[in-house]
Amino acid sequence: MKAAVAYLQPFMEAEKAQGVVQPRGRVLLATVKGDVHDIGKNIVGVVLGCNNYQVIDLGVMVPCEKILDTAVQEKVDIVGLSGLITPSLDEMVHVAQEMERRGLTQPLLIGGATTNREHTAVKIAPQRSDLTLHVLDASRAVGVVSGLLDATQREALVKKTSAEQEQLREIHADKQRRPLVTYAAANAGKPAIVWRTEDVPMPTFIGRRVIERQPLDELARFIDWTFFFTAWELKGKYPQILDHPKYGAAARDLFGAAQKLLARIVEEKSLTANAAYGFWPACSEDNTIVLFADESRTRELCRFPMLRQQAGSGPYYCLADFVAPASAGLADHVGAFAVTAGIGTQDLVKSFEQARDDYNAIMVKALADRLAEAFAECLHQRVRREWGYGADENLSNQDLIAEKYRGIRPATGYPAWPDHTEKPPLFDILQAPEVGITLTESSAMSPAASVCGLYLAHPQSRYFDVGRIDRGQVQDYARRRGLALTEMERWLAPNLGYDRGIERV
Ligand code: B12
Repeated sequence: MKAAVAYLQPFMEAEKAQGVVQPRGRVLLATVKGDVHDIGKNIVGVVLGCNNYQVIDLGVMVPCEKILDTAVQEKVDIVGLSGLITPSLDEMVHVAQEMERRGLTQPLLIGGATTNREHTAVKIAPQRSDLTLHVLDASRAVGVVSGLLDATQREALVKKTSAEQEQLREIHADKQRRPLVTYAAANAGKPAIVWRTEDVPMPTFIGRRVIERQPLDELARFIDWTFFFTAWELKGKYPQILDHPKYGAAARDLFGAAQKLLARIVEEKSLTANAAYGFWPACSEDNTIVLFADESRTRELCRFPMLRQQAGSGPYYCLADFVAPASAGLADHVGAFAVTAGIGTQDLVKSFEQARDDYNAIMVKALADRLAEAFAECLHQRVRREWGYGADENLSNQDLIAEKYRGIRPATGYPAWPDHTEKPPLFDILQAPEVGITLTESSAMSPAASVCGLYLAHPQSRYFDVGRIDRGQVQDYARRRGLALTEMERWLAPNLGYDRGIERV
């Protein structure tokens, strides 16, 4: 579609010059400061462009000032923000505050994987007198934008949205009132872990190792294709989606195009996949995982404070539960990793963009993301072997996707480990920048197609959602992290089971 539009462009320009065709409106799109993801935003941009909206796309990591200056200079009708990780939510609040301060009255659209209707209603919309609206996906973007640019429809949309947002704020307030157990009670109600020598294996090496230029064809067989289709809004499990009565034909087309581009990337080695990983002696100290430099366990390397669940009836899980306390008398270890498959993405994307081939430009990123996740899976398998307990494992890719193996690899930012501020210490021990992975001010990883986390081996280790926590725990956590309470509350905002008051201005 975009290629067809590109072909028609000169004719459309000529018609525009004669006043025959005008764009239906101007929409500014940007991924906020500190965030690097743009697949979703780019899909929205293409969809709007194909519907004759003029899209001014400022790219990723865009500071608030640039967004608002451009909105003024270009006289845009709508401002759209995107973000993938939770720190971006706070930045969106800031943009909303600044729009109000500078008197920008355009509707503000909020999108991206980390955003939702509730957060938009509770935290972002109240910052402005004008409309702020969450848009779930690209398929809804045209309807919303066209509605907003039509005076009568707009009035109805504003009314409907404010009523909905009021309701969402009430639902949120109700949720916040739901009782949590005290932090002390949660600590007392932790799961019972049985500490046996045979469950605490010895890794084959201690310290950090790197993998450079991991062959991409080896990674390709670890790909979980289901999420590839999700990225393109084809929702369904792979491989069944290929035979879906409604989406099957589109899914097969898409899959064919992906295979073709993947084969080219593998053949031309146009993306590079690197990793840093390692094993370290470790123990748990209450809710903190402590890593040591060597087996003498005399020099501490770093600490990863963890959060404990406080909602529900227990047991109340914390990742530190799965690492042996010193009192167990066992020499436990943890693994850590950072992988990327995104080195080279930008050049490849640029070459497609220059050819006005947005489809393949987005496809490159979607494939790089798949390869990054596949690398995390592949490296985890290798780690289980190097740790000994996975030596006899014989699992298919479907079994790996279903996590039918022992142990977990919690990633920073995922529900069991929601604190993104844990990435800098993780990157220090892994020296991740040496393999080409760096962090932004919001702790997003660059290149975008990167994953990092810990490996925990205990057979009882499992994923869970930390969920809502109380101020008592946040205070204790801030102390353990060495950060001020307000700073900690900002990073942990989605987990706060209480209102922290006015956000930054
Ligand atoms: C696939 C995936 C990845 C992929 C790629 C992500 C990507 N490029 O989008 C990889 C494996 C690289 C990845 C990595 C990470 N991820 Co991830 N990931 C996901 C997952 C499973 C799907 C996201 C996705 O691709 N969706 C498809 C795309 C197309 O959708 P989208 O971006 O949301 O865009 C659509 C809409 O949101 C909307 N939209 C988007 N922008 C805009 C803008 C406007 C104006 C409008 C109108 C609409 C709009 O339209 C788009 C098209 O329909 C989500 C969970 C989930 N189910 O959402 C977690 C998730 C996004 N990841 C998460 C996290 C934490 C991470 C990591 C930090 C983990 C880690 N420690 O390694 C890293 C961060 C990477 C980095 N560079 O910093 C969290 C983020 C929340 C948080 N706690 O911060 C999530 C929500 C999982 C979770 N439940 O905790 N991830």
